[in-house]
Amino acid sequence: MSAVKTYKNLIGGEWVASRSGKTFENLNPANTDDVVGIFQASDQNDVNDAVAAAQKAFETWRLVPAPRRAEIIFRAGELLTQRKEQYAKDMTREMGKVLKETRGDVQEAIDTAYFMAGEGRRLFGATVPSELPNKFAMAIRVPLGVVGMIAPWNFPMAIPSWKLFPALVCGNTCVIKPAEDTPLSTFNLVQTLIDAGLPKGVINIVTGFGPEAGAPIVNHPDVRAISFTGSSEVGRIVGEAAAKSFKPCSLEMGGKNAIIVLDDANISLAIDGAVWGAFGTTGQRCTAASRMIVQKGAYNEFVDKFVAKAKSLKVGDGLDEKNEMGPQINEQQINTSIKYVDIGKKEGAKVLAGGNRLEGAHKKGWFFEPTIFGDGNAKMRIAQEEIFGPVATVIPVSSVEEAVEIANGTPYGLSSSLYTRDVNKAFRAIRDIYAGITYINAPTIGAEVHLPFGGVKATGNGHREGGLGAVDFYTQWKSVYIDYSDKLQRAQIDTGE
Ligand code: UN1
Repeated sequence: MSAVKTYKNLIGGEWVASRSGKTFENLNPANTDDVVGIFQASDQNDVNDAVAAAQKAFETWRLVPAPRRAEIIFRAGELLTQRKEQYAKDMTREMGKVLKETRGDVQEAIDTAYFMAGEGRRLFGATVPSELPNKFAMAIRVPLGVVGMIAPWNFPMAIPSWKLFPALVCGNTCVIKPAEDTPLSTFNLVQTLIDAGLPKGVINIVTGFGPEAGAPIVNHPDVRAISFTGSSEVGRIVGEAAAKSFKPCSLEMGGKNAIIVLDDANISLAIDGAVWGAFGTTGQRCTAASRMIVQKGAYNEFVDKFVAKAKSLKVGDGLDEKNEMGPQINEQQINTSIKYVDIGKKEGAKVLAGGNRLEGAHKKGWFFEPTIFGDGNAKMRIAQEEIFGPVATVIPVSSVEEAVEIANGTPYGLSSSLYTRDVNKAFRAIRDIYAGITYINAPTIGAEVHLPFGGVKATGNGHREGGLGAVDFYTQWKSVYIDYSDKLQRAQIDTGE
């Protein structure tokens, strides 16, 4: 095995060690003997350096015409396409999800690059008539300045791309802290941007842990906005800290997403969706389907087939193409799955599939069986709290109305799904489900990058990533009035009456 590589922070275009000299290891979750890389354990001093570099770079980057900035993002999209396979392999090695999915993760960054590159020639504002003669009025989008970004480990390239690409096209400079479990994919993404021609200091990477490296970004007075993706628990801390300095703060957090299956649904289609929704990414998506709300007439058939499919899933190292589900990300996540299986049993739900950590050939990694609870009810903790692992609960219901009420009855509101052949029921559910995303006859995962992504209640604080939601977050409005009358015209007073 070759020597383990050490990765440094990127500050002002230079690769530098943390000032404290501290580092941490990035482990392969499928085999913890495999150290993917050594990364810098940064703190306040490193963050100060990174913010200063970003602020300096902002002076010139903001003046680069948006179409030129966008060309760099476009070239990054082209380079990512060429490097997709290698970056997918790196990602599977550090994050665990199977190659098909990490290719999808890189693809999501490519899609975001092309979409946002187009925005460089739009970034539409508004021109409107003035109420006064010989006066011109418009609202234009201007960048914010230095933006701080804190990214999660489950989509280690896609989610940083959702944050970086729109922020850059809009003219901001960035300080990003990738998740400590998956920093390599952010390095790959940023290396691509450098190779595409991004000037020094426009992006800065500071690796490390939340309290030491994340909090100083959020609290820094020169950081103008924060974009965070992670748990609702940490999001609350980030949001409260950002509020103290009135920073705009986009929080993208947890989910307890439901798939509703009605009696008239195509059941085999619903099963395929349920398996993909619950066990894709080992259940570690904020959009994962962790509740199956199934109408009684379809319940037995659904449960039998869902359980059979879950039991047949091949679990193992994601680098081996025959495997269908990879490991969990770390010890803490697998312990959470173990804990919730125990809670579910005590609450009276029945384990119909899985329920255990995999040992034997799997023991060097954090592998957990695809797990299904049957006879769940909406009030159980396993049906209320986000587990972020391959654990799903099936809940029987009598009607679509009851199903929608249960789907809405958690603290979260990210994604939702309904399987039916009845168009009337589909449209009513779209109207009545309180969530940021609703799928009909498709599972809760699979958002496309040009539509707004985000949710309500404990899932988010009103902002959206993806689509034009991102442009809204990474720009601010400036209203501009140009008076060419050559005299004082008082708005609301010189009305000509
Ligand atoms: C996440 O789970 O944090 O729709 C993001 C999806 C993916 C993005 C998921 N495109 O599941």
